[in-house]
Amino acid sequence: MPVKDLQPSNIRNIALCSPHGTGKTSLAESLLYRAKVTTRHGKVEEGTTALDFSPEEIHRKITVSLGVAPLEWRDTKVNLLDTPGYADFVGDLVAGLRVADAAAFCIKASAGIEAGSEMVWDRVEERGCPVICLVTQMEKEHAAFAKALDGATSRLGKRFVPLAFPIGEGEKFRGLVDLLSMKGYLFEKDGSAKEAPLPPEVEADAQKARGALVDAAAEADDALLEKFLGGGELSVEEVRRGVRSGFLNKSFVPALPVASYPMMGIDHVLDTFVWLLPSPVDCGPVTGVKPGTEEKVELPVQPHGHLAALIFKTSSETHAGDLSMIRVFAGTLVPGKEVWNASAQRAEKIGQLFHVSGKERKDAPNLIAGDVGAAVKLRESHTGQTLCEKNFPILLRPIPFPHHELEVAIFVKNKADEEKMGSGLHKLREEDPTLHVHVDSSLHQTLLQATGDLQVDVIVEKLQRRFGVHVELAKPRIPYRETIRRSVSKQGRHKKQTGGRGQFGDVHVRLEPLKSGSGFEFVDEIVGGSVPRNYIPAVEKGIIEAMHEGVLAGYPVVDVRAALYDGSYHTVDSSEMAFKIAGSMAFKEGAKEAGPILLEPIVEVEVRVPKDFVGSVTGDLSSKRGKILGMGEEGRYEVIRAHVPQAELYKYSTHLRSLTQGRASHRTKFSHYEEIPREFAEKVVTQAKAEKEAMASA
Ligand SMILES: Nc1nc2c(ncn2[C@@H]2O[C@H](COP(=O)(O)OP(=O)(O)OP(=O)(O)O)[C@@H](O)[C@H]2O)c(=O)[nH]1
Ligand SMILES: [Mg+2]
Repeated sequence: MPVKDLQPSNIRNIALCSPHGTGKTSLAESLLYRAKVTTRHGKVEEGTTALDFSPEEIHRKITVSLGVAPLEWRDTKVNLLDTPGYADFVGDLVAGLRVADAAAFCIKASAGIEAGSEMVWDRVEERGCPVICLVTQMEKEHAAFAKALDGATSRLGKRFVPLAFPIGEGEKFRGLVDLLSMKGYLFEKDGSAKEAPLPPEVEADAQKARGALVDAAAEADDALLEKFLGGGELSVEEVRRGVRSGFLNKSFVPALPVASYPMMGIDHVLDTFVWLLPSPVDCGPVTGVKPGTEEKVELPVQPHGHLAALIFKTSSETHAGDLSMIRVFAGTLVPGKEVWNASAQRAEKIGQLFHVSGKERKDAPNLIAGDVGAAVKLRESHTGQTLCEKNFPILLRPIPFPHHELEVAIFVKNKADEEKMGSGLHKLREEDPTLHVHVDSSLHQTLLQATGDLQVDVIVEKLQRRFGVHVELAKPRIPYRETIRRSVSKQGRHKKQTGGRGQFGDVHVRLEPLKSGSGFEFVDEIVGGSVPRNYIPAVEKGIIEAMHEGVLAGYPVVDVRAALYDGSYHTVDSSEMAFKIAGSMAFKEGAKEAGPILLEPIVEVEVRVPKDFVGSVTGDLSSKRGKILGMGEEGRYEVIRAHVPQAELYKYSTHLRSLTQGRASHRTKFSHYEEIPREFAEKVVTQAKAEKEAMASA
């Protein structure tokens, strides 16, 4: 039953966030089933959940793409945003958090804080919204509620405080104590719970947990603190008020136990969402800037005001075809109306609107302030852009998509599919803004920049399933360069006499090494017209062309000065072409004698790593021929900067994850070129020769 007369104040937008396998999708499934959005209780294991529906998700049993599903509970519309837990899909975690008003951070009861938890937590903290903690899979062996929360408190540096205390753990999990009212509840099969006396064995623990909750509540509210310190007893409503302020101020993280599969603690989660989470109105006015300026613009969160909406996802996976998923922050989005895309500075007509639930969609008459829904894919607008009114422009904060960490070369198995791959990648990039495609013409490769291996796997699979293109991956070629170490003078003489008009060009060129990064310099030192003026540019051109393919391994030559200091010509047979060839010959012959060397690109790497892993990361960087440049502290992290040869960094993100239990991240940028050590240079030369021969025989 849809909430009658939906207002922003009865909407809750919550992003479920945690590392892979904690049970977010399973929890969403149980909440949807309990709220009667679905009629069957699906399982991730069986590929039957409402939110993991794409083939890539079903066979991997993981969430790949942010899923949205609304439910209604006690006259409140709760929009669940189920984010992926794998770091490879962090773009969708960030997008989900951007449009949520609160986060549910899940911790597996048997494992506590796991590999990957801190990365997710950092994103949640960056977003800065209030966080509730759900301790999941409480019915499983080794579940330990209090231990999981203590671990979270010490590892994440934030106080995790129970709102309810479990009655039994593991296979004995059967109920909970609501710490506000100190009433006990035993679970029923359908997700509800019945009031029951507190079992004596939990009484002491529950009392202690209540003490911590009351402390936290009192600290969050001055009036309550005064009463509490004065020895007064706080009422249930007062504690609730204090808990809510502490939660909204982010002074602590309230926590609940739950088990999704057996439907235990489900009503408690839903009830808590309704009373505890902020409505869009509670989040205060919507803020943005006037496009092109830094001038702040504010809009009230109400349906009858100016429009401000953010496109947070583009999806083609639903039954519904291509959709632009939108969060409306202010005003109302109405089908058939023209809106203004303030990010792209162009008008956009809104077509049909929908409420989306997993892969299903239902027509929506409109989308009001605070709500989340979708429009038929907008033609001119993309993920991260703001929709508003032309006469009241506002630019909302964009989605802070992360930098890519991985680069692979991608190519088609069948040459005829080249164009299909291009358009398929274009579409997938529209759906996943963390993906970048870059055609490197000098390396003759299409490079895919992404967040991780798993994401690339999924892309390869989607290209095949949706666009019928078989692709293969390869290591990106390294853009080696060549240069010279010694000065050398060389003559280039081109003479051909084949009857009729001949060809004649003769030059003397001095090649000199230049400082790294200088590129190429041509100097005209001709005096007395030994080479006529009009042929000199042709000599330069010939040298530049010859420099495209160095004499060692065919890589471009850099950091060379070529001085043309002498030559001779023939009044009839000389031509631009003949001088160009002579210039090129002088370079090729000269370079061989000028101590040619191979250069490799050196990259500046910045690794953000928890302090415990600093030693293993720096050791590993050194083993990759890296030089540590420096280190600096950033909260719980250490940031290590190093220069490392690009050739050593293929799939570094994957390696770094295994080295640090998924707790580090890195970014790279080109720094400079350096000479390759001899033993590596030989390999590069041999490989280049083999590639050349293979190409010639192909
Ligand atoms: N016994 C038990 N197992 C559960 C429960 N919830 C989830 N699981 C199991 O945990 C696995 C992971 O659950 P998901 O719901 O896919 O976890 P997730 O957090 O959505 O994972 P990602 O989408 O990859 O981030 C599933 O295969 C389930 O078998 C639960 O309440 N009880
Ligand atoms: Mg999931």
